[in-house]
Amino acid sequence: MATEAELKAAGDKYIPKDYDPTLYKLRHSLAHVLAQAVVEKFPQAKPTIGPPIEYGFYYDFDLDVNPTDGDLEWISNRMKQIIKGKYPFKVREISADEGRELFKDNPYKVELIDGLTKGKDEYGNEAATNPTITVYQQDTFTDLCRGPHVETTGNLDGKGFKITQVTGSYWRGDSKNKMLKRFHATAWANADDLKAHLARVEEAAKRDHRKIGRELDLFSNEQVFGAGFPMLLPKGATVRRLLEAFITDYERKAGYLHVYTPDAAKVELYKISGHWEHYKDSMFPQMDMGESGNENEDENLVLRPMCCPHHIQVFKSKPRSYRDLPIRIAELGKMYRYERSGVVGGLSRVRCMTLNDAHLFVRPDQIKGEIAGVLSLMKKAYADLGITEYRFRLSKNDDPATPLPPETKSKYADDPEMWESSIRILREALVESGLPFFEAWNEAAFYGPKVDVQVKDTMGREETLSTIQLDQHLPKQFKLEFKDSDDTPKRPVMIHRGVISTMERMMSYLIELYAGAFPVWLAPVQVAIVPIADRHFEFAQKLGDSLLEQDYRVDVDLGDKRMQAKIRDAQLQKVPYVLVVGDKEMEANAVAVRLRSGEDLGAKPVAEFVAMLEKVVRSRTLKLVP
Ligand code: TSB
Ligand code: ZN
Repeated sequence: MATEAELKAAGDKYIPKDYDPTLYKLRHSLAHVLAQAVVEKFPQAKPTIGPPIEYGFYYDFDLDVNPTDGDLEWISNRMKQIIKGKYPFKVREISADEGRELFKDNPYKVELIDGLTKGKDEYGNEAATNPTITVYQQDTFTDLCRGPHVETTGNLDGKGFKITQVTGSYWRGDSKNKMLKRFHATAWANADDLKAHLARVEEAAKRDHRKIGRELDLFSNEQVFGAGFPMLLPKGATVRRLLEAFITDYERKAGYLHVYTPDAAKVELYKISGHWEHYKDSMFPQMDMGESGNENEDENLVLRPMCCPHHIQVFKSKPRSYRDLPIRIAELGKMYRYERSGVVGGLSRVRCMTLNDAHLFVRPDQIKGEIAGVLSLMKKAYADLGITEYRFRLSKNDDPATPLPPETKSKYADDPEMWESSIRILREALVESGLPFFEAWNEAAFYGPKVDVQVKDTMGREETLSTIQLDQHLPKQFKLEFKDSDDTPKRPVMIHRGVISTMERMMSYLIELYAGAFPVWLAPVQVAIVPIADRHFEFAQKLGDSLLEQDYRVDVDLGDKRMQAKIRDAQLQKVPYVLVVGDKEMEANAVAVRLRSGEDLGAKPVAEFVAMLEKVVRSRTLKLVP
């Protein structure tokens, strides 16, 4: 019999690192309670696996009926009773043969036990080939499980969970296998946490950039292109152009030199850089040169997954001296990554992306100053974009506390000294900048550690926007040199950085941050002009032309809808200003100004409105009235 501590250690090993261990246990235990209720409702149901996941858990059953809403309510009520019963979760160690006997009516569990004895856990991961297995029992229900669990069902909260839906899912995720019924539930420590979560889900659904992207005609994902290849429609393209102009302008003033380099190259280039060795699975097309039948190796071309090797060619295009450094090569670089189809969606994770990229070639004594420069550029950009909540992560390579299984190759360049010194320099730079930060293993680039700027989406999920990466590896791979003051050749250090991330990810973030109501300087349409009657069309059109001439983005609505409907349309499109023009306005060369919030500013002379608009746009304020 294993001790409590041993069981916990065994269980903890499998707990994904971002999960809250208390919630994990609670969700894991609730999954068993759900399974008990489901088999009581449907005695023919065969439980398979039911892991805790982010926000809750699911449980898959082999079950040939479609549960109705009434069934789900019954199951949910029954779960509450089981919780009230305060049944202890009793753990037992049994041999594999006992297990096969215990679960003889459930071929799925038997298959899992067979796998366990062959060194595979139920998710197909490596596990000890331990012939003894653990089962947990509460009340009448026993499940094959490695734990850990709460002590009794009384530790769960009957008001803290909700069965959200039942969907189909193949056994082991393989479409050759039988389709099972997956019961999804969200589960929390108490009713308040559940309520807060459901409110977040509702808010996130409203702000979902895919939904807003459709409603505001910003972008679309067409099946013919395939997953991860969205296209920007005219309005989305306008936002992107504005973002690009804004960031390149800041960069130009900060001494960056912008280039255009090809977004494909001979595979040889990525063999030198190490992308082919460390990043091949994310590159396409995936080639196998030997068997490709392609005799001319020069013709093996791949799409670039990163711009670094290309900017290195810019650095190498002529001899460099210590006085030339730092050299900051920037590009709105298009790159292609073979992201798994399951993780791409909308604009936040795509397979073809354009990064606000730059590579800084610096002398060792310039590293910290350049990092400080990037941080200050980032602060300026975030202030303009209205991004206020973020945290810094020092992203490191393999965790020394969890050695890689034998025969497994590290994702990272094999150069312990380089890692140690690069991590130290980045840590010092962060400390010196006075920024609070946290550290994480297994989040680095293959060539070096990073400072990642982490933001949360509406659902509280973290993703990286800006990144600053210290690289002493690629300079070595490409034998980069500059001539030092004493005429000897020295090796520069590279800093890779993205300030506003990829245009795609930044757009998805901003769409959700503003629920589509972009700050005026970024809005695809800034002003909608609504003439009251046909006789005001000409005035409206002239006003529109004049604003367009002054570089504003205008929509003149000459459609045949009624005025109120046109105003509503513009407000639904989140157009910051709606200008209504009728007899009075025509006479006085004025406009009646309505804001997208519905607020009515009343009539203003055209010149006064334009002056206000100019001020708002130039200052990039988030307000509509300065
Ligand atoms: C900064 N070579 C460096 C570059 O010089 C690089 O490519 N770094 S990266 O791999 O971390 O990517 C930079 C940023 O691109 C990430 O921080 C993230 O914000 C964004 N990004 C990465 N993958 C995707 C993707 N699939 N879709 C959208 N944006 C992405
Ligand atoms: Zn790079």
